[in-house]
Amino acid sequence: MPASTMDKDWLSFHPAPSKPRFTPPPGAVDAHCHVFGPAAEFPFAPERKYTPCDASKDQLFALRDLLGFERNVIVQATCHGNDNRALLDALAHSNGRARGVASVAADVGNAELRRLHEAGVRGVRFNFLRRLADFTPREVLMSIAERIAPLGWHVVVYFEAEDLPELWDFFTRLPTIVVVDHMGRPDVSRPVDGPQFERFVRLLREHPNIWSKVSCPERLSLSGPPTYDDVVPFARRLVESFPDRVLWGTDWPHPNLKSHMPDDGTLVDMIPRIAPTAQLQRQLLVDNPMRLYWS
Ligand code: 0GY
Repeated sequence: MPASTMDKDWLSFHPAPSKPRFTPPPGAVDAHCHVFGPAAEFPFAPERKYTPCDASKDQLFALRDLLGFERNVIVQATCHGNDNRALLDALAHSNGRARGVASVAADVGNAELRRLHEAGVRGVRFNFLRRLADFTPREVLMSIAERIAPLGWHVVVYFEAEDLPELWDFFTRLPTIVVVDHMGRPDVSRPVDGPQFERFVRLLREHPNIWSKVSCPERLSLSGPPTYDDVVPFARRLVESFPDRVLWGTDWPHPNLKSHMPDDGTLVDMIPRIAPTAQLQRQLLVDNPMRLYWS
C-alpha cells in the first residue's frame, strides 16, 4: 500500500468545526488527539491496519486555539506503529504546550527512553483492539511497563468492554498509573448501571491507580450527532464518581469513523453535560491532565 494513499472509505476530519458555545477554563488540555504524517515526511508504518488522511501538527494546533484549549496530549496511533517521529516533531513545535504518549518495542534502549522523556513523552500506549493491532504477549507488555515505570510514566490502554474480564488481571498488575481510553468502550445501549459498565466502574473503584478518558462519544453513540445523548450518562457517572482521575479529549482527527465525522465544536459543547459544575470542569480539563503530564 503506498504510504500516502488513504483508505477509500476514510472520512477526513471536519473541514470547518464550529466555535464552541462552552468556554473551557483557562489552561484546558485536550488529552487525547493524534497527528498523522504528513506521509511524505513521516511515512505510515508498513504493518498498519488502515491508512488515514494527513492530519498535521499545524492543523491540530489551529483546532486547539479555535476550541479554546491551551494544551494537547498527542497519542501515538497504530498507523505509525512504533515510529514516533511525527509525534516528536509535533511536540518539538508546540512551545511546550504538548506532551506525548508513545509506542515502543520491548527492546527500546534506555537512551531512547530518556530522549523521549526529554521530548515530552510521559506514557506508552497498549492497544488491544484486534482490528487495530496484532497480538503482543502480556509478558512483553509487562516488561515495557516495568521499563517505563521508573521514569514516572503511565500506561494508556485501549480495549473493548467485552474483553475487560480477560484483561483485568493484567491491568491490575501494571506497576504504573493506567489510563483507559474512551471509558473502556461500553455498549451504551445497555444500562449505565448494568453489569457491563458496573464492571468498569468497579475496576476504577478498586484500583486507585486506574484513570479513564471520558472521550469519544462519536465512536460509542448509537443515538448520534450532534448531541450524542446516549453517551452522556456513562461519561457523567465517571466524572462524578472519580473527579480526580478523569481526562477529556477530542480524539481529533477521529481515525476510522465510517458513519459521520463530528464537528469538534459540538464535542466541546458536551462538556458541561458530563461535568456539570465549574469545579468538575476544572478537574477534568486542567487539574488532572496537568498533574499527569506537566508536573
Ligand atoms: C482512537 C481510536 C482508534 C484508533 C486508534 O491507534 C489507533 O489507530 O486508537 C479507533 O480506531 O477506534 O482513539 O484514535
